[in-house]
Amino acid sequence: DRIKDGLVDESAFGEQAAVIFDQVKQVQIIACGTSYHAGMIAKYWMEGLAGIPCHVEVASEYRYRPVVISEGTLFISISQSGETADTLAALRDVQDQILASLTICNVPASSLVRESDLNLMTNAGPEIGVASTKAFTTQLVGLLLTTLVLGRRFKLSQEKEREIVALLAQLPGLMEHAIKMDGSIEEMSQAFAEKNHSLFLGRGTLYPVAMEGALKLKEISYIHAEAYPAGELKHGPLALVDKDMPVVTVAPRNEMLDKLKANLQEVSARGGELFVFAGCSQEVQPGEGIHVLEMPEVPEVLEPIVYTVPLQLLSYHVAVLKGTDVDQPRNLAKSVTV
Ligand code: F1P
Repeated sequence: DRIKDGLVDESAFGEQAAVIFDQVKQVQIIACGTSYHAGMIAKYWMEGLAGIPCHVEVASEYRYRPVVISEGTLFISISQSGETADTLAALRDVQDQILASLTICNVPASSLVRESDLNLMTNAGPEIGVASTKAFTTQLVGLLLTTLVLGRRFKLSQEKEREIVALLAQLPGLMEHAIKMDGSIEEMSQAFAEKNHSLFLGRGTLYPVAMEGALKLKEISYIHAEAYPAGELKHGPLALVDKDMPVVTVAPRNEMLDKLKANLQEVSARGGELFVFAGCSQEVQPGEGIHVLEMPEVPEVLEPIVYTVPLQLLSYHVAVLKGTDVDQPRNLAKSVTV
């Protein structure tokens, strides 16, 4: 229902959407936890696809530092619950300095939705567990639609918008395909359950996906997990890699993997186990310590959405093996309201 004549229907954002969007000069995204990772991905889309200047920051920092807000700023808050205290405080603090606010949220009757000028509901349905999962992938779809409607006012052509909207129709099938990888991911999870540390790597929009994969593993299986942009591996974290530090790489396309190859060899030479999620047309040779998990071919713009699923499944299976409570992790609350 967000699509009309092959383009995004901007009235889905609220009555004032068109008037507000016409005045946007840049975007400031604010969120916490998983929602922040969605915001990081949106920055790649906003700037990369549409040429919209975009800043993104965790609300828990933004609200506590002096900020400079430029004219024409659309303030986007992302939140599963719509009640996260830091995100709400950040919005309230800047209300009178911004052009307008837009909230991307799963709960229509929430404080953030009530206090925002515009809203886009994710319609993900209730989330049972504390750790956000379907909220994240639906936030990404919402952020992609937001990029398209704003992008029209920047450098995104109508033709490109139509092309991306058409690609979105492939998403349900691709997500189902990714879910079907469950068996091989369950097998893979055994390499993590006995370990205390792990590393996640990705480039571009797949870097925040790696961060989200690491966060999920921390949240529900209590394994220390760090995410790095793939190119940073050689600038420090490579020193950590040994047989006790499994490494997960999300690298859908060849050009990403080509650059990583020397580092991959380094990882396996140290006895480290490497798990590569790669598109099925990729030439990655499984070898000593290198496991390849074949993903469906995914259009580049949809990669962060589809590649999130196997990482969520991985943390689920590791948690099950470790016997931790997948839905109610220790010390965490579904909604952080203080
Ligand atoms: C933000 C968040 C979630 C996390 C946990 C605690 O919540 O960090 O991402 O999974 O539930 O809160 P929200 O603002 O997206 O509701």
